[in-house]
Amino acid sequence: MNKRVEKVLNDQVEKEALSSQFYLAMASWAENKGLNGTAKFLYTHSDEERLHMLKLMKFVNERGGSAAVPGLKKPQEEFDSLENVFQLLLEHELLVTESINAIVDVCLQEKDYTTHNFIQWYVSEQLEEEALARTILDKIKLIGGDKAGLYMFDRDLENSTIQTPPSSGNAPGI
Ligand code: OFO
Repeated sequence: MNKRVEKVLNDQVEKEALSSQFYLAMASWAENKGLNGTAKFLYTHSDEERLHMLKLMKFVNERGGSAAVPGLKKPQEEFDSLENVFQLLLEHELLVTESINAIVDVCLQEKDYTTHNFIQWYVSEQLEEEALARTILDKIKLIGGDKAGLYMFDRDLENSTIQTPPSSGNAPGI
């Protein structure tokens, strides 16, 4: 496997693992605040990020590279509010999108069309995740300080009325 491509994919392995840890911390925070629907949503999202990490690792190894297991720093565990949680989640997803786009660039520069094809799944995934995070954030802003609205929002997340789009988490190939 092209060494430059291998390096950016392994860097992405670390970013997906960090995403998983970050959303796990958010899930735990929400659970401790009694926001069980939000916690369920975030635990699932954390699991999905781990699947994204595994999918990358398997691809690197299958292509003759060597997937590196990242050492991770402790994620932020305290949040100011539910809005703060989803604002940070959206900002984090935007950074991940930039990183995926940078991988696309490297694939084209190195003429690695197989990895370019593989990484397209992540390009679509990021589109969906960004859209979902924006939808949720808009709803939270709309609710403002309304306790009944917050209760219904949390219940909707619990019942998955606000859903991660269908392709998320499928991570084909695992
Ligand atoms: Fe891995 O999809 Fe979000 O970060």
